[in-house]
Order: sequence, then structure tokens, then C-alpha cells
Amino acid sequence: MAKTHVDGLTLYATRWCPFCIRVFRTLDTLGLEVDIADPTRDPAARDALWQARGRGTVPVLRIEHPDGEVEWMPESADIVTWLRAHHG
Ligand SMILES: N[C@@H](CCC(=O)N[C@@H](CS)C(=O)NCC(=O)O)C(=O)O
Repeated sequence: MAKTHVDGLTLYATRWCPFCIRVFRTLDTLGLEVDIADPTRDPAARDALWQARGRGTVPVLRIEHPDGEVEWMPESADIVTWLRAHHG
């Protein structure tokens, strides 16, 4: 099934983190594709995450709203709920 790329969303995540995998599964189920930033592989992603959150915990969904406001959403359960509500 072709996936729909959602502009304005970047998921800060690693491939092995169980909480991140929960979010990856939701993206698969919903047929969505978002930009991925892995702070363990990409120093710029690591710096951006730390600057925004003051910690490196993943997953975090960076949401750029249409009005330009940027929101950093931590917690896999909250990210899953938000994805289902807005893109389900
Ligand atoms: N309650 C959080 C837990 C996230 C979490 O513990 N992530 C781990 C990786 S699986 C992590 O980033 N640990 C390193 C850290 O907190 O700096 C969630 O559900 O998203």
C-alpha cells in the first residue's frame, strides 16, 4: 500500500527503542510516512532535540502547525493518540 507523506511532522526516534517502535507501528497501520530524525545517528537531530526538550528521550514528535507554531510532543502514547485523531 502506498503511504501518505505528512508534511510538517518529524519523528525523533531510534529504530530499536520499544516506545519508538510503538509509534512506527501506528504510522504503518495508518499508512503514513513522516520525516524521521535519529538523534543517535544525526548530531544535528540530537542538538535540536536537546535544545527543544533539555533531554534526549525519544520518541518525540515535532509538529509544525500551519500557522508556523512548532510543538514538541513527547510520550509514545500521546503521539499515537494524536496521530490517530489527526491522521486516522
Ligand atoms: N514514557 C516514554 C518513555 C520513552 C523512553 O523511555 N525512551 C527511551 C528509549 S526506549 C529513551 O529515550 N531513553 C533515554 C533517555 O531517556 O535519555 C514514552 O512512552 O515515550
